[in-house]
Amino acid sequence: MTADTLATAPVGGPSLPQERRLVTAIPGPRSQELLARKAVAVAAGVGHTVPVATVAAGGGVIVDADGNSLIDLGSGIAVTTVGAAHPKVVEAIAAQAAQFTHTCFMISPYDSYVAVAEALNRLTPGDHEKKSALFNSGAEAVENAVKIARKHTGRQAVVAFDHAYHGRTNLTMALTAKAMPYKSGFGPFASEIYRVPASYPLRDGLTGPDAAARAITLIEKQIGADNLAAVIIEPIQGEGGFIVPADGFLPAVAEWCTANGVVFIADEVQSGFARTGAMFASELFGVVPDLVTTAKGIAGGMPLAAVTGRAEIMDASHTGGLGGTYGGNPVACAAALAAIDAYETEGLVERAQQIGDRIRARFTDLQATDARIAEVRGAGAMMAVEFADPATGAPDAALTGAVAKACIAEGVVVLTCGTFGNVIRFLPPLTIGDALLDEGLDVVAAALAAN
Ligand code: PLZ
Repeated sequence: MTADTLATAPVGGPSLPQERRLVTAIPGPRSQELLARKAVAVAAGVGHTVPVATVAAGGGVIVDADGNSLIDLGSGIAVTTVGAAHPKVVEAIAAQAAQFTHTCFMISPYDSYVAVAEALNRLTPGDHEKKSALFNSGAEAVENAVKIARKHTGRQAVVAFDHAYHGRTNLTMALTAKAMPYKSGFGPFASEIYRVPASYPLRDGLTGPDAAARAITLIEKQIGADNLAAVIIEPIQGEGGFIVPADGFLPAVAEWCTANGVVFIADEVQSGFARTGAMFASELFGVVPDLVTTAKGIAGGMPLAAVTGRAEIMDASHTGGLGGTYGGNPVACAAALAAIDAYETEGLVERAQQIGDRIRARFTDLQATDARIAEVRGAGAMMAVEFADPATGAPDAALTGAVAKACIAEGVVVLTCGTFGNVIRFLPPLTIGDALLDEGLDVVAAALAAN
């Protein structure tokens, strides 16, 4: 795509026409041109889900270089929760960029980093004294949460769960469960990482307390609490399939951690910031984590991440032990303050709940006549549908892939997930309107009927 294409592209944000509009096949000629250049210039390992050249986005749509307008039910993987060009975020970015783009917070500190830390300390679950540190990506936040927990406890082992996703760096690959595409051939992985079963009600049939007891027994017998620095878990597992644990699972695991001096880390990178109809998903389960990792929705699309938690744990590191050149970049922090303002003043937590109710109702209805829908689950605007063979319960990845592909061809961006690749997830921007959301769901329903 040339500068010309961008010059003639519409400005993004909520003023973009909120409509699904297909003027070419997907991909159209201009998108094909970009994808051909991508194939030559970009490493093959970097894939893409939607074959378009994006030129603008906002509200609930993504516009491509050919003039197609797609309904966005993915938010760039739960990032543009306030929209892809929220006016307050855009303004804050421009203003901060004109002041200064970087000093390195470790060299000469600035206000916005501290203000983001203050906001995180206030917003994350629990009213104990908290501190925060800022980083660039979800994986980097997870890495640092583990560093902090190890330093605080003087122990090394870390427990992660089946179906977990925590990132693609070396330590976080070790924490992530799924081999393909995340880990295969990329080892050796970091040591002292142990995996135990999670709670997956549809597939394990266990109550929350039973699933917790199963995990805790394994931890005690195979690792030993005295060796364990941290347990890390996504309150609702994201990439692994939007798996909502059975009631009582998370509180039992968290209580066991507290009783054994183990740091309980909630990875809220995907589930945080209003996404689930609560500011943080931990709240839905009545759990107060020792440390919380955040990223994605935190800064309206800018790269920013954080670890927030109990002051005495966060302060475990010697001065200078935590940091990085770009962590808490001022432009990203300005965007975060604007996004947080939007979450708090624009009713977005409630909006996530309404969106979730609409999606749940729609697929629960469909489930009555389509037995391939094994489960409709999620919370707020983090919803998913799991597909399986009605007779055997076997995961149906082929159907899932076909439906997602058909939706994209019809101008609706949906993402899949799941250890078995048999889950379609819905993560619309909270700025999407009901009519557009319903139209998107109509397209998914039609694609399901046709496959
Ligand atoms: N923890 C819970 O969901 C990122 C992965 C996309 P980064 N999930 C999207 C992909 O295929 O790479 C994620 C997450 C949870 C950590 C991360 C990692 O966040 O910002 O991608 O590093």
